[in-house]
Amino acid sequence: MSTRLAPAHLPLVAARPAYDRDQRAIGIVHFGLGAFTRAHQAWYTDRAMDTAGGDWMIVGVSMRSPDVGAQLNPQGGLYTLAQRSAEGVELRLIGSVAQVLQAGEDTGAIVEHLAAPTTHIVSFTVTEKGYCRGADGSLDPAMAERGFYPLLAAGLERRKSAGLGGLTLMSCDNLADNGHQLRALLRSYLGETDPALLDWFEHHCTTPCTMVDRIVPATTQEDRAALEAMTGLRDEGAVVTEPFSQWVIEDAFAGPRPAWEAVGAQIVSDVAPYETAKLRMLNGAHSALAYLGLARGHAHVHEAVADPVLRACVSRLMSEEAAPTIHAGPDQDLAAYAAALLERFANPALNHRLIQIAMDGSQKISQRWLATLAHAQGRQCPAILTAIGAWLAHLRGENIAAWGTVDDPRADELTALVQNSQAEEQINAIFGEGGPMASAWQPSSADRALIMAWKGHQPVP
Ligand code: CS2
Repeated sequence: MSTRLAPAHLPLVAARPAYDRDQRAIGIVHFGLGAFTRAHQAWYTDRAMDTAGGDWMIVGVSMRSPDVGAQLNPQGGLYTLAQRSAEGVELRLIGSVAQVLQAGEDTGAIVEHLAAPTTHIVSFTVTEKGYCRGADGSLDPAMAERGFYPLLAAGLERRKSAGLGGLTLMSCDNLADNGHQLRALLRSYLGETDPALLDWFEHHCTTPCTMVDRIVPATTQEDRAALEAMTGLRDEGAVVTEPFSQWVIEDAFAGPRPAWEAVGAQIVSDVAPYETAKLRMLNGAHSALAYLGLARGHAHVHEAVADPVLRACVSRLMSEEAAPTIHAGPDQDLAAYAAALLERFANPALNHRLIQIAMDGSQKISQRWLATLAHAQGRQCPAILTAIGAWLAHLRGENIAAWGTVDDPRADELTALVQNSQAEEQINAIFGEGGPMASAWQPSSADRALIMAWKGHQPVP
């Protein structure tokens, strides 16, 4: 019989928070408390409370799956963060999560927390599709009704009627200009549903842009078993990650915030150069490794990046295609960044599955690849065009046989477009005028030829 991790075990663990969790009020409501946030924002917040104090406990809201609540609530919100690399494993117990609530079930409690005077920040990692955008990037009102929007609006309405202060609404997803996008989407939602609240929102709430970075593969049963063998405790909420982490946040807060800068976060006036580099280089290379790697028979990122053909391809993608489109800030060295990314991808202890990254391609490739192509100014981008060829093959089901079906909110539409047609027609249907990906980039005839030339799982040099 294994023993489930519980708050009573806290004193027995060496690497743990020193603050008294029961004495800390909730300051943050977070939508989408998946593995990423547990290894990133909640980890920063835990150490910020340790270092500088403050009432910054987090209440998580799960939009869909009850799994996160089932993992964390029986453990009083506690979980282990395991940093893994070739050098070994480092564990820390994270105390900043108080509780996980479930959208659709705990509506009253969620609104209560959003409207509490102690709550100052509402943050989001709901993934790209969680923002409920249509093909042109604008809010899809029907989808939005099933997303976080109604809950958030109910919370804001309560604050407004109670005469409370506004909130910092902070997107921590891999969207270009995430804060501005969130603001535009909320404007559109509130403009339709409650114009008076829109006015209050405009005057009282901020939406800082953020760049978030840490590689966090989905936790597996093997990970949990390995951890249990080390600690003697069963931790269903454990997360596994790399040693590296970066968080750049625009200094645009509506009220108080945790001392995140005391534990490594960068609070800056302009996030754009960091965010663009991260999306086009790290995430761009990741998505390329995913589709090309699966096609070449690999399962994990570290295996794909050890394949000399793919390594050359993603090096080119980062250094010769993406980097020249980025206006680097004074402290950014893009050549060093690309080299460091190759090292991080090579981490043999993470087992980051390519199929996890391949998920939701329609939501990812605009900001990861198409933005580079749109800013290429005549430069050739064979690596990205090759990756697009691999994505089309993925949509045709060619490189996923062992993995099941295409996992994408637009899978039905996209897989229908690539069925029963020639490569050129597929490209036109998807990227041509009126196609689902047309708003970000339209291929020239040379681009089309390069995408079509991608055959036999051999990246075009
Ligand atoms: C990955 C990201 O799954 C994906 O699409 O590219 O989750 C990536 O690991 C993170 O953005 C790293 O910060």
